[in-house]
Amino acid sequence: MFNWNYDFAGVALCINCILLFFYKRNHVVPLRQHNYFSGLIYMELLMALTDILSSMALDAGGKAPLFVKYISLSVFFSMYVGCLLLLFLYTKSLCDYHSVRDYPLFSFFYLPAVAVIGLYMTDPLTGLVYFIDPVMGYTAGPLYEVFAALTLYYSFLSLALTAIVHKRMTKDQILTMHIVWAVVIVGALVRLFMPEQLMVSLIMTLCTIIIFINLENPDLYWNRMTGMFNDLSFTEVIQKSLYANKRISVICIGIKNYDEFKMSYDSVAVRLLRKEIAKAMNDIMDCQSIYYLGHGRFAILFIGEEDHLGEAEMAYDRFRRPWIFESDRGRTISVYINASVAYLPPSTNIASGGQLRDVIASKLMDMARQDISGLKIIDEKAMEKQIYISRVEAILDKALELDNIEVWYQPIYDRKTGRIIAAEALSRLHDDQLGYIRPDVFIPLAEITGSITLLGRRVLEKACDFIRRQGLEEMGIEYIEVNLSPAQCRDENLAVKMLEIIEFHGVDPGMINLEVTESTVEDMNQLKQQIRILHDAGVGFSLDDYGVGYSNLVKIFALPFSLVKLDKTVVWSYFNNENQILEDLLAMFQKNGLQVVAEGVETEIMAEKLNELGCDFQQGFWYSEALPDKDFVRYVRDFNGNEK
Ligand code: G
Ligand code: G
Ligand code: MN
Repeated sequence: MFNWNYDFAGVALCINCILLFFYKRNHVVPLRQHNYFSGLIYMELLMALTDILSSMALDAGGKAPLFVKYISLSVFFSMYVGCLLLLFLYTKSLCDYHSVRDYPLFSFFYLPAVAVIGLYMTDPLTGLVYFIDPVMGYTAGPLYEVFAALTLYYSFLSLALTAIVHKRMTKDQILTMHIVWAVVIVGALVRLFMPEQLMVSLIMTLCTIIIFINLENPDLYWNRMTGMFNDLSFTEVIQKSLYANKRISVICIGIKNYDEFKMSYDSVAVRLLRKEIAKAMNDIMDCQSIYYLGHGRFAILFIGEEDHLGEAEMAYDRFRRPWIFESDRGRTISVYINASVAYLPPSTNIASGGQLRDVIASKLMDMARQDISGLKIIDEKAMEKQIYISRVEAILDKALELDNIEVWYQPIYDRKTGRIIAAEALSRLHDDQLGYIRPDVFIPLAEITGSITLLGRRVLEKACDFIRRQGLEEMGIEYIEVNLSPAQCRDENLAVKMLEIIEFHGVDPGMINLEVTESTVEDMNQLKQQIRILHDAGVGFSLDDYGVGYSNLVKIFALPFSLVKLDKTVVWSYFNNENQILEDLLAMFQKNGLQVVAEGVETEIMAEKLNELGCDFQQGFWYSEALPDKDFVRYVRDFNGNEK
């Protein structure tokens, strides 16, 4: 006779009730793993219940009917087997079993579980696993250890599975499942040697808790702030659908003036607006899952063949009307939201969830930049563009690692002397397959990914090396212009680092002119200090691309710029007779002690006219494109030797 201990099973019962209550209240993304997980909780609940029930019946001896003992014991053991199977299915759903369908090892994984459950269910007739002896009570049969064998089988299967498809799992997932299966084995051993403790349902519950904390925690998928699923769940759902060869369509919404909106309203209003938008989308379509991808971007995901263009149109339509909601202070707020809506028709041509998220972000960003507030279809071209960008990103990373970025030099002509007296350093990225990749492609990318810091460093190093190696000063080159991107200026130690490089190469700081754009000037406070340190050390500053941004002239004149580079569009619009701004800009800057470079000088007529207007310097294809070191040196020698 056993002396049953009900404590552990009782605790397991309570914990599973709590888990069930809270897990079921949560919003769950449509991933199969969640179904397995909630199945697991139900089974553990039943397991704890039947464990207690059967032991009580056994305790009651002759007072409890025999069938109650048999049924509760058989159900208990079957639930244990069910838990093993669900845990295996859960592991499998994490690593997407589809790709290992071909392995015979995993083809018949249901069979052992089904067979053993059959064994338990028929046990009252066969007595193979256990039987209830009129004298001895609960007694082990010849196949009593079968549950332990089954435990070993499924833990081995899971281990093998994670080893084979570990690439599709995160480190967290692998670690969690390894721990879980180790705990399961311990549980089987405890049941084998101390059955009277009724511990196995609690030990199985520990597994659920471990999984809950690490993998099923709703906060991993659901953002309490936005009341929507987050981008992690977005990429994961897509990833799983792709593995299952399902088609995906997405409606994406981007609030165009989101940053401004955030600045003009308090955070409560922003939150309410997001909620309001999600609610409206829910009214328009039956979308179980709205994902908030951050920065005012929403995605509504559909899995299946059906087209949802109609809904996309309705979604866009909704943005023509104002959004009216009540603020926390009871005030009624009414705002118009400028939205870009993009729609991806049912597609399987997606490489990964992450890629689709990037496509959506860049499409919405492009639409915002080009001020398109209509509905756009995300077509093959957008996908290809993203693939190209991902490729460039990889090439850029590699080039930075191997220090393979090339720097070319575009000559700058001086009116006073009629010579080439400076050059702009422009980076070039070369790839064996793609050829030369343009900086307008990889510079913005480097800015987003953060590699611009290293890139800027490398360009400065190369330029300094060139100045020194070629003796540019002796050749009559007075300075080299080096572009400084806004992202670089956020580095507090920028000035120190740059001066280190200049010094290391033994270059006179006066030989370096840093070009910053107007958008950089906007981040004034950060920048001012850096500029001061560099300027004190002798480094010059030029304002780049003037005329295409939103300048605050007071701010500009407060900085120690010695040069202004008029953007080529300003220069071209003058020569296309669209306006006379060029003349006025020249006068204004020169009057305030700044010299002016005209960019985009492409013809002799332009060159002569600019000289006539008194423009200090010129840069453009009329003189030369950017050239590799040696070609640049030859060009300068030729040009300065015999006037053009
Ligand atoms: O001439 P080109 O197509 O190379 O230049 C395109 C743009 O890329 C220009 O606006 C130029 O300012 C930018 N650019 C080129 N090289 C660099 C660089 O090394 N750093 C930064 N920040 N911008 C660069
Ligand atoms: O840093 P900034 O944006 O000013 O870089 C100069 C850019 O202008 C580079 O992309 C360079 O290739 C380009 N560029 C320089 N001269 C000319 C020109 O005469 N015509 C055109 N179309 N582009 C030019
Ligand atoms: Mn420039």
